[in-house]
Amino acid sequence: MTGTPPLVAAEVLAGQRRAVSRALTVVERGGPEAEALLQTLLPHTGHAHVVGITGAPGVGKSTLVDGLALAARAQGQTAGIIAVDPSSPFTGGAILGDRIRMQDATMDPGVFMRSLASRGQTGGLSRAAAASLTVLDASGFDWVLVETVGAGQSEIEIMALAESVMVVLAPGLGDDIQAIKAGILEIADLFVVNKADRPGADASVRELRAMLRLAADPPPWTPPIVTTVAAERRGLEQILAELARHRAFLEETGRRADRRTHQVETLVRQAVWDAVARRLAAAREDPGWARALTAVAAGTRDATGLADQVLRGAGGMADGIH
Ligand SMILES: Nc1nc2c(ncn2[C@@H]2O[C@H](COP(=O)(O)OP(=O)(O)O)[C@@H](O)[C@H]2O)c(=O)[nH]1
Ligand SMILES: [Mg+2]
Repeated sequence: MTGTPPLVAAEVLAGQRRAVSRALTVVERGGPEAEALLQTLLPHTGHAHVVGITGAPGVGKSTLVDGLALAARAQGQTAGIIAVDPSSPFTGGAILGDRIRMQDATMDPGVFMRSLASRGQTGGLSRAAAASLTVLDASGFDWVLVETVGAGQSEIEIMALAESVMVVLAPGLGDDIQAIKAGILEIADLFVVNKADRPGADASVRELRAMLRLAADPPPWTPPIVTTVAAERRGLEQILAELARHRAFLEETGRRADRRTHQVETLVRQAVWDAVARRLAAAREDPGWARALTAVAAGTRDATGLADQVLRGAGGMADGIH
């Protein structure tokens, strides 16, 4: 069992590792305890630079995230990592990525790593991600790095929670440039062409440049393109520098506050869904529920009225039905 929310919250705010870990378990589960904890933590967020990292499987995201965490550490900063992998309930990332983590990152109290897996409910993953990055931010990490696989709806939602979105490509994974046309181009703040030790990296950069030039209006922020060899930890400082430049841009243009509002909205939206789900579950337990449904079927009650009654949570579902 976890402690009471205020106790956990105090320890989380102090950055205590075990408390952070417990808090993540609480918020991933959702429900009233999670909401109370998040409420306590939320005013203490806003310090971390939250970076979303996305791209096709195998491009080197996990290797990059590990390297970025270590590069941040070398600069005296701390990093929390959330790996979102719907396909894998136990680990995020490839074996090598996890091995690097085991050897380097997790031995260091300045780096914290957590995997999130889908629990199959709609929005569950983005809610858990929003809550998890709130915990890591509140606990004082300088960077929060969120790695997601692919570009499904929940991945796009999760990326919308990040201040800076990094889209990773690698030469030779031919569908990349095509794949990023589907919604990803718009959300990218930074492109990384990884595996620059392989042939074709220059061509990928050229294709990206051409694509960015095609954008109808010149955007206020043109995503820079950084080439890296994550496996050799080359180019990682440049990524950190570009991310810092992007944060300064967000700060100066007021966009940072907008993103924070969006993040809070995601938490509120999910609290609403949770509350609705609880009311519906309670209504279905009501002894009059079956009779209320029969009345709707017979046309003596309308469905909208019954729905309103469910949302009010007043019970007595069959009251007034004869
Ligand atoms: N040649 C080369 N291989 C790399 C590089 N970065 C990562 N890899 C390898 O690519 C594979 C997939 O890496 P991973 O980080 O798990 O990719 P992810 O699926 O995007 O998270 C692993 O075998 C890595 O060792 C790189 O810069 N060059
Ligand atoms: Mg990975």
